[in-house]
Amino acid sequence: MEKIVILTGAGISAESGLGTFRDAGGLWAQHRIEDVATPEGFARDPALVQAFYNARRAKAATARPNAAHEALARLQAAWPGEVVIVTQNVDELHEKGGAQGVLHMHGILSGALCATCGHRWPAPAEMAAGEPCPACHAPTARPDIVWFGEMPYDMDEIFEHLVNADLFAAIGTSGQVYPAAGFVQEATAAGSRTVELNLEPSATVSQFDETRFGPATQTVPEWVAELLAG
Ligand code: BV8
Repeated sequence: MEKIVILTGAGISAESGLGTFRDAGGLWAQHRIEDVATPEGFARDPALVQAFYNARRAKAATARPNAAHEALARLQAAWPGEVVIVTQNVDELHEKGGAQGVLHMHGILSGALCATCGHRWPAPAEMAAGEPCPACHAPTARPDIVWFGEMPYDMDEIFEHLVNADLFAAIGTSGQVYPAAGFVQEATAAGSRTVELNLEPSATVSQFDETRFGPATQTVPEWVAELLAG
């Protein structure tokens, strides 16, 4: 039966009240990427970076999944073939909406990582500059987030899914950040059909067989209903 691989971005969580990155007034408008989402930025001003992620962790902790997250969980549960969700998002609204086995290629806000020994543990609500690692006690705890210039997580597994996809969908992503923005090419090269669901054309819209425009809470449930209606 058909294998479906879905890539999601900040747009799927927009209607849950979590900011996107590049929309007007988005997260990056308030901060320079180099200052808050790079290892260099963290080394330069760890207090600023920890504060940036503390604020997002607090917002994500109380955010609720929306109809789009819930529709993808329904698809996973009802579809006869495999449905794999890969997300660039660091919130866990897919899981709160009932999805299973979500691959967080850019990490998660609820995770902490030691830059010295690689130990991972559940992040406290607030992390400070010089936060000690519970394992090696070095003052190098950081959010378990993939920053620019760092290798995203689960890439081997993700490429394995892409080469076996029969249908690839990108939902709520601007197609500006690699390697995620290149997934549509990998899927197409492997013979997959491709569809983009977005509020407006992404940077990679021309690479998709089909595009559906509108808010995710409308386009995703409609798309899922059509798929399940056969
Ligand atoms: C790597 C974690 C190599 C942080 C993030 C030049 C050319 C090409 C590539 C590069 C280049 N220079 C550098 C690079 C590589 C770089 C990159 O791609 N840069 C870009 C800016 C050019 N990539 C990297 O550095 C990656 N790593 O390449 O490693 C390597 C190789 C070997 C060994 C070591 C290393 C790492 C990238 C990961 C960075 N971390 N996030 C955090 O979250 O704080 S990326 C960040 O942007 C977010 O994670 C987010 O997921 C991601 C993409 O943004 P989107 O999700 O697409 O969100 P955006 O706001 O952009 O768009 C929202 C979309 O939703 C819009 O389309 C909008 O229309 C739509 N929307 C809005 N509302 C709705 C909606 N849709 C539907 N309904 C709605 N209601």
